[in-house]
Amino acid sequence: MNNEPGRSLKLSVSGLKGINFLVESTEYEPSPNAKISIAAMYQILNVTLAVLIAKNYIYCYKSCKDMNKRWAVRDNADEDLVRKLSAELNIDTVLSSLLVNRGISDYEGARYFFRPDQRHLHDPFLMKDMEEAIVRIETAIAVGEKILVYGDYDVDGTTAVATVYSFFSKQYKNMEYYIPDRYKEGYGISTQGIDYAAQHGFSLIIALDCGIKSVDKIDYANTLGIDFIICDHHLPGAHLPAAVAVLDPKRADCEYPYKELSGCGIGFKLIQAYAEKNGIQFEAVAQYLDLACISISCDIVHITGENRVLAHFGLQKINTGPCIGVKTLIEIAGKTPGCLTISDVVFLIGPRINAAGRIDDAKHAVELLIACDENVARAKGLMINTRNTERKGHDLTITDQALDMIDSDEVLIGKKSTVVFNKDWHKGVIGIVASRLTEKYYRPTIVLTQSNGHVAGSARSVLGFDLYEALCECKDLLIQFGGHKYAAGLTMLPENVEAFKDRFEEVVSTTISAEQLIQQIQIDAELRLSQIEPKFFRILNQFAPFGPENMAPVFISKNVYVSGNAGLVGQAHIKMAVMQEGTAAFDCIAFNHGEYLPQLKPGVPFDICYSIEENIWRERRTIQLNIKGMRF
Ligand SMILES: [Mn+2]
Repeated sequence: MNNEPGRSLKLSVSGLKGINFLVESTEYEPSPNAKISIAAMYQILNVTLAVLIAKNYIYCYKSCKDMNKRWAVRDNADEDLVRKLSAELNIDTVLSSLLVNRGISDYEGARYFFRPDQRHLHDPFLMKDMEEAIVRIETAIAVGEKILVYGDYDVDGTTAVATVYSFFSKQYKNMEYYIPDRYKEGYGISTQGIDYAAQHGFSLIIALDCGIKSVDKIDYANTLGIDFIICDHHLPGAHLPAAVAVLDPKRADCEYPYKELSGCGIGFKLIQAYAEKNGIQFEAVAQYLDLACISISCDIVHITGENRVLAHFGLQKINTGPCIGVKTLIEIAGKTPGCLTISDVVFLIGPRINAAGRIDDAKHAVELLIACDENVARAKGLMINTRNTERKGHDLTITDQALDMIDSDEVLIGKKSTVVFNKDWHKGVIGIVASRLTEKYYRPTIVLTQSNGHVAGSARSVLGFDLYEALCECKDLLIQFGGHKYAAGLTMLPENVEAFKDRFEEVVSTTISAEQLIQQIQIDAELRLSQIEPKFFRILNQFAPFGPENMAPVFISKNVYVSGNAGLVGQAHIKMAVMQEGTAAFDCIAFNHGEYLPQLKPGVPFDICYSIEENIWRERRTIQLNIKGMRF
């Protein structure tokens, strides 16, 4: 677990102001992980403007007409604390307020935040049952038992299986992996999977990213003499399954210091523990950090604490030496490793891995991720890419059809919820379509299709509205439902669809607040444009990697003016420069704000909210404001 030599910290001696790395250079030299190429942004944003809301990726499909978003400025952080931290670190008070709002209030906390270190990874044996899990695996290997690595079909599950399977199969050959079929077997531990294990002589199953609620299935496996080690990060139910080991930091009796690991993250801790106990170098574990980072980015877990350390080094691995499978996927997506960010991982890698399970079989994703041969990886990668293209086709067609359905129905348009049904829609993409519809008509949304004689649906919510609670109110009309506040799945009988539409609308319209129906832009702080200096930008970049609970900061600047001419890029985006009185002009891009163009006149003041990015265009690097909203 040695820190790389070049990254060692220069700690300032007590009495010195600030952290050396923050003050030693005022040169404009942004960190490599924070580069955002405008070409990349265009590729993504021309079609879809993606915004992250709670646990969902919700897309702005085509041009987002409704720009009436609520600007929510965060409450001021404790002023004394902000000033104290600003002095201690010798940084702008706006930056120290961002830190305070992230729960960082002293020098040590700032050092931990700005300088992720592999030594910050927690001892895996702090996790309840880790000892039992490792002993069981050691026994299995010692006596030559067959081990089955079992995982979910999404990005988190497949990266977890790839990590654990690859690591152990390097020391032990009597292993296989198993991914349940999304449609035939569904989520979690399946009877079919256990039967497969029994028929093929497996006596130990390591389950990843699922299993915490599979009490009955584990009982069944026990009757067949099959032991389970469960590595899950979902909330446990009232009873834990009777497995040999249940690794899940969300267990009430687990004292592991960080609770937000991904499913793959738990798998990573498992191999870290095994390596530690068996004298295997940490490098053999660290080579899977790229997969851990992909799972963290795509499973939308918090990018705080240990996850941020894993994501930081994982991103470094992705950019400097990813595994063959990941490298192949990046190339197929038309990129080269080097300056990819978390959002690149989310938009380029995630959908491709997911497409395997949505359209075909998630095993192909695992085969790609564990590939040791470039040709095998290339073939698998191209195949998965084709599945992703098919997925996109379904996704766009169904979204178009659903939008038509809503737009042509005056009653439906006026409702507080969206429920649409078409028996021919592909079940693998209805969740994505629900997210897109939620963005267009910002309200709780359910997309339904026919499946195995039943009607199956995928539901998405808006910030603050508890979808799961709303479905509880409809449960007499449902066969099954499950999920959480922001996303859920459900099945019902075809004859109940109409009654369900009415009931769901009734529940939503009587419980949702007017505020919840307006999309909000969370603003971190007010900024004078003159504060955006190279040093400010350089430190701001070190807040990355960004993700839930550590989003890229959004600022508000009031009374800015257009400098020169504002122009349209593509059909809906504005490119311009803005200035405040007495400041230099800053380049801006405003995706999907084309309708504001007529109002952008010299001498007319307006307010903007934006994030600050680096624009690289023909080798030239400039600071660019990415405008999220304008107010006149
Ligand atoms: Mn997961």
